[in-house]
Amino acid sequence: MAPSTALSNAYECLQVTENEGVVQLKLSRPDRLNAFSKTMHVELKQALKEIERFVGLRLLVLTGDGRGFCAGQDLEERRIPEGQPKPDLGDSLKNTYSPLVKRLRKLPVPVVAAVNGVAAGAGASLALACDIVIAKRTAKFTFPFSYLGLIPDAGATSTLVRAVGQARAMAIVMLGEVVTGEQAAEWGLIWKAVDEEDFDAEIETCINNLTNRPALGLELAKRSLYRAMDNDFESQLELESQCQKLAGRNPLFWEKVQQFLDKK
Ligand code: T3D
Repeated sequence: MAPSTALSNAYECLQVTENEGVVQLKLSRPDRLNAFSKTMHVELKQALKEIERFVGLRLLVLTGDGRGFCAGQDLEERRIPEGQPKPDLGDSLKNTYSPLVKRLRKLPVPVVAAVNGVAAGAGASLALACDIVIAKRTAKFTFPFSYLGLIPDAGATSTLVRAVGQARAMAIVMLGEVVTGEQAAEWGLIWKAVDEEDFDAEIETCINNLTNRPALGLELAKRSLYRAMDNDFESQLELESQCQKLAGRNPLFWEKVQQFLDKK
């Protein structure tokens, strides 16, 4: 698709804003704690396609409208009238949740989740699929899948185990206990949990820091760190050398070195 210089904000369930390459994508169904509806999935796909093509994209921030981040699948849409066929949940993942989190992983810029409130089910999975997660200390991460007889989705079986290890991941999933923002940060499930009054400033600082770093370095670091989960050590060394070759061709690296040498 051709590069674009404009982003649409004509959505029913999303609010998209942009400032100097920093795009904020706000899930917006506050009366349902921003649960994923069919429409929201369609709109997310459209918005992310546009964001991928957006010229000068530096950063994507995902957050929620109102008091919640995202309550996962809209269960009202799983109220199926008697006699009607039930949806295939495998297809639901293949067609909506999996492509969504893949898009975030592939985006060549940092994706920050600003978890402003409860993140439940696929909403929690969505947050964990982002590169950096900052939450309010009081935000809740809940994985209610076991109550429903489901398994975690949108990548959470992978992100949970890798972040907190097998023992905690098993208990979080099987017991379905709520994990507060504070606990999540202590366990390394997320980057940081901050007091409510410091939340906006913390997100702003994170945005400023990231936009002040050379974009190519961040892109290559993101790619390398995700590959590290699957690569053996030798392959990872090879990847590092390939990526550093590209990073070293960036004039910004040489400028930064000169600035250091000049003690600026
Ligand atoms: O189906 C597939 O495609 C498979 C994929 C599944 C992925 C999943 O995400 S499965 C998990 C689905 N999500 C949940 O099970 C979470 C359900 N919600 C809750 O447990 C609670 O609402 C929360 C813990 C998230 C928040 O609790 P609380 O007390 O802060 O708020 P509340 O009063 O429960 O919710 C506020 C409103 O949002 C309420 O509506 P009302 O009464 O004001 O009209 C509630 O019904 C609505 N809401 C919350 N979550 C959902 C929802 N409506 C539809 N779907 C929801 N997931």
